[in-house]
This record gives sequence, structure tokens and C-alpha cells, in this order.
Amino acid sequence: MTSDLKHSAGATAQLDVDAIRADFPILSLRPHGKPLVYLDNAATGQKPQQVIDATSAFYASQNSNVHRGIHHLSQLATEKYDAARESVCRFINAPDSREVIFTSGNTEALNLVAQSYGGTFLGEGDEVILSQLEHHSNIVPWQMVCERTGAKLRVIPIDDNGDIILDEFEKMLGPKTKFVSLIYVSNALGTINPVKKIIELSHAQGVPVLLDSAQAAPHMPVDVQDLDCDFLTIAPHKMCGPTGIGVLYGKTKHLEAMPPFKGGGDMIISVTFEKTTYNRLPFKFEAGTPNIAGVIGLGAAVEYLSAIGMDRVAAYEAELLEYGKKALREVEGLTFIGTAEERTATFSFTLDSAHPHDIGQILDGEGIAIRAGHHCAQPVMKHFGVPATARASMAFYNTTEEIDALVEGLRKVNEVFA
Ligand code: 7TS
Repeated sequence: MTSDLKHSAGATAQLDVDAIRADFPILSLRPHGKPLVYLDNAATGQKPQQVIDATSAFYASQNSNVHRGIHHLSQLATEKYDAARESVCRFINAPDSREVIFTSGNTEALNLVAQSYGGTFLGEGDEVILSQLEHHSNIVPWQMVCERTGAKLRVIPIDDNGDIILDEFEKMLGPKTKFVSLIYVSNALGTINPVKKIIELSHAQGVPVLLDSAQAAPHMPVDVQDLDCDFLTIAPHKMCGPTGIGVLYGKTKHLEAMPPFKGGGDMIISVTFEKTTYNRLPFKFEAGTPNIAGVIGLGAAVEYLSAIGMDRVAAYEAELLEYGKKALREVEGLTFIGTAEERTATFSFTLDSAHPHDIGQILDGEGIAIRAGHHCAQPVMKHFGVPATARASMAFYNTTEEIDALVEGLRKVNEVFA
């Protein structure tokens, strides 16, 4: 990354995308002999050399277990591991790094809250509010805990733009509501939910709110103190980090009141067969040897993103969104699925000429990677009456030229299936 990129100020300043792209070795691949146009960032993002280097340096020269050895390597690994937690803490502006819990992924972070918080504090007749935009991983864990506890799910409906209907939320929020668990940005449509309003309304009734920010944190500044959310989850592999690692942020008052999610090493202070005393935060929720290389890679990822500036990432991607909306509208027979005013640069669409899977296959032949399917959000597909969509999801290293390539690719799909 060039130094002027790090130091130029202002949210609307252009990114030096050429310099950024040079950091991502995979972007110079040529699948099927064509330049790679990677537009499947909502599924997973690509990794800059800085993250690859941090991960391989761990295995090459730091590898050891953390929080247990007194030898040089263990201390080094522990230092790197703890420093990564501080980096993540700064990235989301958490008040205290003990509120930053490492999990195996965004999915595990959601399961942790559903099982530990929900399993403890929900009872017969209580209600948990989700929205119709949720990814399956913020539906199924709550269904599982509702089955066990007798609580019920309420679902905020969406309109034909793919926006949640706030009035309906206000109507269902009441004395029975015990928790709100909401997707921040829709993975299927890109809709950015009015989360601050939801949190304000929920808190007015004393109801805690979790934000699944798997698709928000890669695209915009996420500040847990400004949001005042009670919990927040992150999918590091969608924001330059490795797979196999996730983040749960939680307010201390909730995390202290919750039982551990998993038992094992590191999450205890003392163990006898009669009684185990649990460790303090965050270790209470981190049983067993963690994904040390993953955490260190995540630390490098958030440092990389912070050096660019998430406000600049958001401003640049907003330009990609505007360009993409205009360019894709020119493709014959294309219908956008999801047209919310507030959204990220994620384009879900259908073509009159071809099924989404056929679109994906023809585009692949052109070196263009998109996702076709229900995107693990079947309730969203149901609302729009489609079994699947084609989805092109952008990141800050994508360009308007790549959107042009997508448009050309879609014209080719129309020709093939004419
Ligand atoms: N929540 C949201 C909003 C997501 O987009 C995803 C993954 C998850 C949770 C689950 O994250 P994981 O990393 O634990 O699997 N979304 C997608 C997608 O849109 N295409 O592939 C994965």
C-alpha cells in the first residue's frame, strides 16, 4: 500500500485502487484465460499479502500455544494474539477488549448468543424478534433455542424494495419481547437496515439487540459505542481476514451474566470434580486452543483496513453502487431483486433469458465470479417469489471496469440463451 493512500484525508477521497489491487495476489489470476473479475465478496473476500504474510510468519517463526507457556515462543505467540484482540477492539470501537470474544466464525458467534443468552434468559411465551432479511445462521439457532425454551420467533416483514417495515417492528415490540437479533446489512440484497432506530426503540422497552454485521463490517465503519448495540458479530473472512475465525462483541453486563457456551481448557480458573470456577472475560467463552494463526491474520486484516479507512471504503463503494445501478439497468431483461435506497454495492438480479445458475456458469467462462442461489436467505427469496438470484457483490478492490465486464458478460448470456 502506498503511503499517500494511508495519509490522504477525507471520506470522499478516491482510493488508489491500483495500489490496493497490487496487494491482493489472487486478483492477477486468469481463470479460463480471462482476467479474474471477482464479484463474490459477500461469500468471502480476498486476502492482501499483508494478511497472508502475518499468517505464514506465525507458522514460520512464532508458532506456539497461547496463554500457557513460559518459553520464548509461547510468549511471542501470546503477545501477537493479544495484540490482535486490541486491534479488533479499536476497529469496532469497543470500550474494553475483554468484550471481544474470538469464535470459529460469525455462525458460531450467533449460536453462542442464542444458546448462552437465549438458553438462559428465554422462557415460555417470551418473544425474539428477527427480520425476513436474516441469513439462515441468524434464524436456525434461535429456532433451536425457542424449541427448548418455549419462546417464540416474531419476524419483521420486508417490502418490495427489500426494506424492513419499521412500523411492523414497532407494533410487535412489546412486553413479551426479550431479544432482537437483526442482520445489519442483507447478504442477499445489500439492504442496510435502520439499526440505530431499531436499537433506540428496543432499548426504550429494555430489550437488548444483537447486530449480525457479517456484511456491514467489510463495507463501512462499525462503532459499537455509537450504535449502542448489546452484541455484534463479525465474519473476518469477508473483510480480508482468514476463514475459521469469528468475532463476538458483547457488553460486559450481558457477557458476565451468561454461562459459558463450551467447556474446556483456558475457560476455567480452577477445576475439581465437585466444582469448576470459570475464567474471567473474554476467556470464559474461549474454550480450548484457539485459532491462533486466524486471530493473528485477523489482526493484520483490521490493521490493513484501518490504514485505508473504512469511511473511504464506504465512500468508494457507494460510487461503485451508483455506477453499477446505471450500467446493469442497460442489460435487457434484467430485474433487480432488492432496490432499497440504503444499500451496499451488492446487486441481486434475475435475467428473463436464463436461470441464475446458467448466468453464473456463462460468466465463469468469462473469468467473472458471482454467486447464484438462495444465498442462505430463503425467506428473502420467498418474499420476491424467486427460488434464486444471481448476485454480484463488490469490495473496495473492485472497479467500474469490472462492472463493465459484468455487463458485457450478461449480454453474452442473453445471446447464448436468445
Ligand atoms: N450472516 C450473514 C449476514 C452472512 O452474510 C453470512 C454468510 C453469515 C451470517 C454466516 O457467516 P459464516 O462466515 O459463519 O458462514 N453469508 C454468505 C453469503 O452471502 N454467501 O456465502 C456466505
